[in-house]
Amino acid sequence: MKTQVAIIGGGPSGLLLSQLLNKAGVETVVLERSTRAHVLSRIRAGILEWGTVELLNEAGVGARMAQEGIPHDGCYLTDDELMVHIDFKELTGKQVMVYGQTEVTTDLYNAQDAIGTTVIHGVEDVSIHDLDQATSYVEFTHEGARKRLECLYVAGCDGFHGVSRRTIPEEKRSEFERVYPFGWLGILSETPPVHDELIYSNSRHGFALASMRNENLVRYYVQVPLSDKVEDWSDQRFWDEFSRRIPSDAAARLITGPSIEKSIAPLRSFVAEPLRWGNMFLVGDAAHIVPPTGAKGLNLAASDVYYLYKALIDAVKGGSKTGIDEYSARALERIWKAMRFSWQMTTMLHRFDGEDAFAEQMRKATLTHLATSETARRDLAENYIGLPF
Ligand code: RFL
Ligand code: PHB
Repeated sequence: MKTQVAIIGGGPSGLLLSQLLNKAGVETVVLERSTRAHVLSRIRAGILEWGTVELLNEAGVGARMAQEGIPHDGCYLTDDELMVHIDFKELTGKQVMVYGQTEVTTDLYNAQDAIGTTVIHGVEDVSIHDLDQATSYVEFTHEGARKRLECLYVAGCDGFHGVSRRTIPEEKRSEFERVYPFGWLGILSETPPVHDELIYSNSRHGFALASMRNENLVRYYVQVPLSDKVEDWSDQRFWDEFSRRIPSDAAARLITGPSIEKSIAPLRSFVAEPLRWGNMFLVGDAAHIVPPTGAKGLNLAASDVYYLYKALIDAVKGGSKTGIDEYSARALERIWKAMRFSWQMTTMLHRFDGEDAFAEQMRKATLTHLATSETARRDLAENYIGLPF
């Protein structure tokens, strides 16, 4: 088999890259380890920056999002005493879009079907070769047979546990990491949202987030110790804990119901550099992870794709290699800014076990500063709605 760009991983990064490249006449093959149903069953991100919305429109997959997505003008940050409204629209003129990652991925798979691209599911033992040659190749096992895919370029879109990043020799790779001492327990429930905007709540019982997918589907989270298991959390225990962590007027309106999904995600900040190794480029979670507090994971994957798809079109069609030469540095500049924002939001909104009184005062002062300074709110809003690509 031969293609122009071999894409490892059929999550949002790989599919969006494939969609944009094919629309421009660049051929791709996507190699995905799981089934399509499994990729679509992973409940993850919920908030799209407007730049991501525009990129999805450019990819020709924006129609359902325009119908079913919910634009949000702001969000709330609270602790037990203060409630701060961050009015994105007023502060930046921009909004974000509530539209789940599962919906984005569904739209991308449907669009890939419609233009007839090749997405191979159930691949195993992927290995990447000859990245320093004019033609590279990827080997993989599919339906019991070993296959070889020749290509000009490889896009490593295979997430944090993928093989692409580890193809770069360890001594040539720098990794930066912060692991947080807690996770988020999230549930999906077919109930109406407790508020029309998201509430990030730093209560004395720990962090909670009230998010949503639509007018009858909520995504709520509580901070939990890393040792907790999903089985430790009955629906009743979740609702009791969630309702004591959100502001009391919201708790009074809370409508509960059975959960239809429940999972725990650890929180981590991680960056690998460089993002290019010969003919291979790392994209999305393969290169970086952010804690979900800033809603940046999926959006960073989208900005990586934005930089890379234009660069690959130039390299494959026009012969100019400037874009691919600059990809790593350009993408990393934005990645580090999103790292900083996600880390800051996480530090401001969570209680850390064993933290001292000074740390607690710093958190309080940050929130008070936001409550009283429009400049501080604008800075937060600018980062939340997404820095320019
Ligand atoms: P993905 O979504 O992990 O997709 C990678 C794909 O590659 C496949 N794969 C392989 N395929 C072939 N060969 C191999 N060797 C392979 N190894 C892996 C996998 O099966 C998968 O289909 O990465 P991508 O495309 O870069 O997309 C990134 C986003 O998914 C991610 O940034 C966000 O979902 C992060 N994230 C969240 N972001 C937010 O903005 N808000 C959230 O609320 C939020 N919640 C989450 C999250 C990430 C989570 N993970 C990764 C544990 C919750 C969780 C649980
Ligand atoms: C979500 O809806 O899943 C969500 C929203 C905002 C975040 C994280 C997750 O910061």
